[in-house]
Amino acid sequence: MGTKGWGRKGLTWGWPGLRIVGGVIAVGRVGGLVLAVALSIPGAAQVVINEVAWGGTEASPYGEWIELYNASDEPVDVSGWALVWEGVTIPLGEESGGTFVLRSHVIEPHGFFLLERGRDDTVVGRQADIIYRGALSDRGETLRLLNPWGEVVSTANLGCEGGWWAGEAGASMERVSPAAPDDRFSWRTGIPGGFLDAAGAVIRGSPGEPNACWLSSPRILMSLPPGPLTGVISWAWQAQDPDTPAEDLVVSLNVSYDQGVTLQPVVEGLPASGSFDWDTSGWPPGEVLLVARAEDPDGFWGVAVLAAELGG
Ligand SMILES: [Ca+2]
Ligand SMILES: [Ca+2]
Repeated sequence: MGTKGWGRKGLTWGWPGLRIVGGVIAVGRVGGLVLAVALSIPGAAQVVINEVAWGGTEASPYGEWIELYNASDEPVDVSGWALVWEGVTIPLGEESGGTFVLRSHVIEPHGFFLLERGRDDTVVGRQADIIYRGALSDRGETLRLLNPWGEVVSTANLGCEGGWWAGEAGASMERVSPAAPDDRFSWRTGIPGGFLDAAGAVIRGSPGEPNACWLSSPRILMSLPPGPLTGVISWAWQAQDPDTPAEDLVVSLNVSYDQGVTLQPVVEGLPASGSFDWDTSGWPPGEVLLVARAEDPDGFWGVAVLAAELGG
């Protein structure tokens, strides 16, 4: 797997049989175990919407910018592609419609592509690949990246009702991994990085660079017995982190009956790896999400998510 552009040691897992399924949560069965991982390997997805500064910069709420990332080992010519949301279409390969300055239409392997709204000094020190017209509402938008055949290649904020999965005024919304699905677990609010805005304030985000959350968030795998879960079951997990020792990670195991909106802890304060004998008999039966969550001392976190049926 290529890691160029990510600049940190690769994350590889010793668990066999792990499949990456279209960049979403990967599930495989190995020796009767079900494995799930939400943070997986770059290269699974191709070009993704990787960061959205919908809240602008400190300098201006209009100072919005958007970052694409090519997770593949090949250059991608985005001529004929478009980035769209309600009322806005930004052609990526031509100066028309929402695009009024086009400097590049090829994204290098493991390279970034930066779209700045209105002017090039939205992000100082990083030239925009495209300067575009079009506002992202603070009340939320669904962004779609379309290839020349109109197929949706990537989305951002799909399914978020009434706002955005992450980000705020002056801070971006960063995807935690190029391979992460577009859901409530996959986005983090940007932190101060190496670029300045038009007024000289530090941008909270990483325009044209690897996302801070990708460089610093724990990765976690988990395993559970297959089939409906009844009685006492063994819930195993394994977490690691690109820049934090494993002994400093804290893991919790959680159940959600509402698709992840709220998590009910089964057990908290666990070490980076281990297994827990969970007595499911005290939990209401039904379709649930099981969520293993690892957090580091800096507040970076990652999850593994698996849909399951509690048998009661
Ligand atoms: Ca970034
Ligand atoms: Ca970390």
